[in-house]
Amino acid sequence: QRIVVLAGGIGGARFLRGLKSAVPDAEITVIGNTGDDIHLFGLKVCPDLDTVMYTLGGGIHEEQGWGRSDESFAVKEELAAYGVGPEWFGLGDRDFATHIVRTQMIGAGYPLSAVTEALCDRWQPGVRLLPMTDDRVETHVLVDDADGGGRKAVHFQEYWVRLRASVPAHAIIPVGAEEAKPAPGVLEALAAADVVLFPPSNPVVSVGTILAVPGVREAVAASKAPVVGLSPIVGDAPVRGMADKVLAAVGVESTAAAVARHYGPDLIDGWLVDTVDAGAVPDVEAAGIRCRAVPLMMTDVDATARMAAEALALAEEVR
Ligand code: GDP
Ligand code: FO1
Ligand code: CA
Repeated sequence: QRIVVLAGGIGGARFLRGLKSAVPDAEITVIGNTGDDIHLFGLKVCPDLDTVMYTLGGGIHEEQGWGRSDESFAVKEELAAYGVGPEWFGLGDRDFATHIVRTQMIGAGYPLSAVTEALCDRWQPGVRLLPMTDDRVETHVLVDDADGGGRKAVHFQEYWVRLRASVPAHAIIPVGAEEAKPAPGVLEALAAADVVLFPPSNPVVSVGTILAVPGVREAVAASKAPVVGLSPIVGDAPVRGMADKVLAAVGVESTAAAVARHYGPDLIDGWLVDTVDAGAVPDVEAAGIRCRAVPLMMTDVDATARMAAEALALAEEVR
């Protein structure tokens, strides 16, 4: 069975760990979000691709959900000693090696997709990990400008890591998306898929950014495969992170039903909500999307595997 998953970082990666456990023989292709990418210290950092690669490859810092296990920060401390910022982004020594190899390969002319394949040769994530595009896309967030009284755009990482999403987001701008092309293999994977899954990833800055690459949304909608999503919103709030803030920026309320409607029946055929949101099922069904309420907390791999199995069962129901 060929499964294609549009994934961001922590939520997507944890879901994939459960999906692999639920269907160990499936051929899983991950289309990874690269809108979180940031250039720091002359290096290209790909947070969501790395989180998927480290999580499935066994190198992730489990509690954080990002960065490497057994990490140290000598390089970060030395950079700070030189007064070279930013200091708010926690890059560890082991993680630096990934960004050095990536930047070196890109400098030698390899596209991001080839670089990602090379990095995955070491980590063996057990899925095919494709960046959504080989072109540069970086999500920015429009916030109030404290000084001038106007507004300014900050990089998504600054909005989330430095500001902790503590100020309102007025708009989400995936800079470069309009000019980006789907990476090699992306459209082909969507055309050949038996099932397409939207994991409980951030619907705006993760799945939304992947869908913003011209051709991707159309390929998902045109796919013969059933498309099933799992709500990242449980009990009217994100389970973690800032999805409510970025949903507000695009005028979507932070509920499981609103996110389903936001994706729309042209894009998704099925939608899983948590049991606490069972009341939302009729709303989602009214929007033309088959909906089921099942336990949706990824407390461990087995719980996540059950969620993945429910998503695959719903896909068969709507096929
Ligand atoms: P990020 O790039 O690190 O933010 O990761 P993703 O975009 O892939 O996923 C982030 C989303 O995962 C957040 O909006 C969370 O609400 C959601 N999430 C995290 N853990 C869980 C969980 O256990 N269950 C559900 N339903 N959603 C979760
Ligand atoms: N998230 C944080 O909250 N604080 C950090 O210092 C931080 C550093 C970091 C370094 C490398 C990397 O791949 C991810 C990192 N993240 C950090 C997570 C990053 O902000 C992701 O984009 C989030 O998971 C949200 O998408
Ligand atoms: Ca992310």
